[in-house]
Amino acid sequence: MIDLARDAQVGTAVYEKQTAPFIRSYDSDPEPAQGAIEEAARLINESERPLVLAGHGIMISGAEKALSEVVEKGELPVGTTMLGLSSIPSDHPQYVGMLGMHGNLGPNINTNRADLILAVGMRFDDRVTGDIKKYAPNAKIIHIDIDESEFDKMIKCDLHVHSDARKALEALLPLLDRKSREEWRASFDQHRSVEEERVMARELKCAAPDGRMLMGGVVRKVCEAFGNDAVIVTDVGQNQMFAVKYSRFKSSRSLISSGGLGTMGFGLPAAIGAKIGVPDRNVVLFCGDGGLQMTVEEFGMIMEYGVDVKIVLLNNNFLGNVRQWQHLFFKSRYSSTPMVNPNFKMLAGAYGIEAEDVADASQLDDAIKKMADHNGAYLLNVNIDETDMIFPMTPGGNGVDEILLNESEYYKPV
Ligand SMILES: Cc1ncc(C[n+]2csc(CCOP(=O)(O)OP(=O)(O)O)c2C)c(N)n1
Ligand SMILES: [Mg+2]
Repeated sequence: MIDLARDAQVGTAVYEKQTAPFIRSYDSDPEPAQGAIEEAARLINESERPLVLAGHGIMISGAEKALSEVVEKGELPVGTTMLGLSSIPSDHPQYVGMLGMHGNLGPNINTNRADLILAVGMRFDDRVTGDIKKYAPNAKIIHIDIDESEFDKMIKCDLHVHSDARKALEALLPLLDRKSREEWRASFDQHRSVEEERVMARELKCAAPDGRMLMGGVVRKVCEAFGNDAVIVTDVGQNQMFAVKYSRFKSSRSLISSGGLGTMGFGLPAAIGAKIGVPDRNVVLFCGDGGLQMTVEEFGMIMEYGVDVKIVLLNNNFLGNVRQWQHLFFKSRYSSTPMVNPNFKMLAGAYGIEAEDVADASQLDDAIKKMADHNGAYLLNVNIDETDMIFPMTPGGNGVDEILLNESEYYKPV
């Protein structure tokens, strides 16, 4: 935020143009050093168990095509950070899932089994690395980034390539060998099957025994109703983790979410901005009952400008993410997390926004269809089981491969 003092806004002064002698920033367009690219190619070509970590820098630099070509040519499994999601299609054969605390089993387990890590346009955030002392002990690590200050900041790397992601990947492509690493790639499939069976199957059934719903299943159904090609916007909390884990992405730049310091209340204004930015795409916001109320006054913006955003309120009547931590790590002492919520349908109605309450799983499919067919803003208030928790989970302080499958069981990969 830039705050201009009032006297600076109304006073007058004589303007004299001056050029800033120095801006403390990074070189915005460095050329990748050829020696570093050749060394990176050599390390990748030699490796038996490589893993590419793709971050937001892929999309910022327009490196989506280069990334696909690199991972296809080298047969390199690629996982993404949360903000790197949608930089490669979810059904790309080399895509192995999301990294980090609530990421997928495959890329997290195999981070610590890899002999080479190629990190591109990402910054080894603590949500991605877990305990840095236990991070990737068997791997040579190559870090491609435009911001030199990220090098060796969290994780000591063996090779730095100072460049934007697109230039570096384009330079790397012709130097890569085609090499099939079937056993290594199959190991990701094994972890994926365990996750599908042990964690995702229940979520995707969507219904808790009492008819309330589970977030993962709701997210998947909503995404399908929009052909898995809507711009997905999230707020912060369990709704966010379920939204990013259960969405499927076809095209780039399809996820907007508050990473780093996740800020509740981000979702609604971000969704409005997204729709104004790409009016031809469907924009779907997944948010929680806590976060929605932090910026709910933006309903007024929707009303004033007639913005067509679909708001899916994953309403568990709790600050669910904090509840999950209180449940797992503080003996279920739910302090300040139960919510006394307003009537969201009436609240939306007051702003002229169509809305529907979905109380029971049996109503969900019809309600989603009605929302998808509706021309204009819509709020779907979905009755979520508050005991629903997001797994797998690497609790803080654990190594990235020390992962809970549910509240009491650690994953023991073969
Ligand atoms: C502005 C702000 N305050 C507090 C937090 C800490 N925090 C993270 S998730 C969460 C709970 C979110 O509850 P809700 O919006 O209902 O989403 P749910 O987790 O239930 O899906 C809180 C309090 C935060 N990230 N941002
Ligand atoms: Mg909630």
